[in-house]
Amino acid sequence: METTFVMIKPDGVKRRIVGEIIHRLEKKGLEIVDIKLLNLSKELAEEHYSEHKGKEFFDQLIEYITSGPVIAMVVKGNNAIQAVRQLMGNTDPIKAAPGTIRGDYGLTIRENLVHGSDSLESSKREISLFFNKNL
Ligand code: RTP
Ligand code: MG
Repeated sequence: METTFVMIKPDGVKRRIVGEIIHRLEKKGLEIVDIKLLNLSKELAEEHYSEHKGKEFFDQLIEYITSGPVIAMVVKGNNAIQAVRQLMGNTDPIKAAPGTIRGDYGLTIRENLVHGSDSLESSKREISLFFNKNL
């Protein structure tokens, strides 16, 4: 069993598609083992996306991700990291296949609805950052 960190971004919450996104995770067979709604502080947002510090889209990314509440989740299942990334689709919703969350609900690369850890290392880092627990 693998554990990953998933976040429904502010556009997903504002547009009332939290249920739809969670439904897709559950239909895939993944289990939600922890969940909370929170507003990211600038500090937490910058830490979460520290790999992108210095890139031209960084400031706008931080502004967007702190623009409203998000849903943070710990999600568990066989190959959970890859499974979630597959359900999310390409970072750019225009390139994401129909049937994926971003492909079905997004139009712009910044407002792409959902985040999922991209490796075992980042899943551990993100879960400890958001839930203060080490897995
Ligand atoms: P995430 O970290 O949010 O799960 O997304 P990702 O792995 O698919 O993509 P990543 O490269 O890590 O980018 C992080 C987030 O930054 C925003 N972004 N904007 N060119 C741009 O304006 C641009 N590129 C990326 C997106 O919100 C992306 O999800
Ligand atoms: Mg990423």
